[in-house]
Amino acid sequence: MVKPDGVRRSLVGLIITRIEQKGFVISNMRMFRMDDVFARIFYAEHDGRDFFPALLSFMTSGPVVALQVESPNAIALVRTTIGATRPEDRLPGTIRADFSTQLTENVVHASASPTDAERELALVFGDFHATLGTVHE
Ligand code: FUP
Repeated sequence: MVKPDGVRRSLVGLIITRIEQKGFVISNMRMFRMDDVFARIFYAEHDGRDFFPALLSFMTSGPVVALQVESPNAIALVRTTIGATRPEDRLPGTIRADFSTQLTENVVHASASPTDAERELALVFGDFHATLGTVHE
């Protein structure tokens, strides 16, 4: 998923190109804006953490572009491609390392496990309310 900062910075094309160049097959794609309810459900595992309000505020700040990508071992490979959560752990050449110095505004999201992927794909590509909104406030 390209997060709101990635959309605002016009990085969608670059990120999709990297995904395609690597050889992942994109099998579904959707641009939408999370509302507060959606973001709370999407990131429910972090509910109660001190950074949760800032995370919600960021994730609802503009549209995201969600991709369903397929490959053998896709979850581990996409995680490797996007880079680590902590800025100081990101390896050069990963998307987060190359496009962000920030912990929260880190340009991309990827599912962390098959269970997460199933849940997130159902949320993103299901009938859950999703509107586009504006890219720049
Ligand atoms: P990741 O799976 O790499 O996106 O990382 P997490 O699920 O641990 O965190 C979800 C999002 O919360 C990350 F994209 C960054 C953000 N975050 C913070 O803003 N502060 C923190 O202390 C930890 C994570």
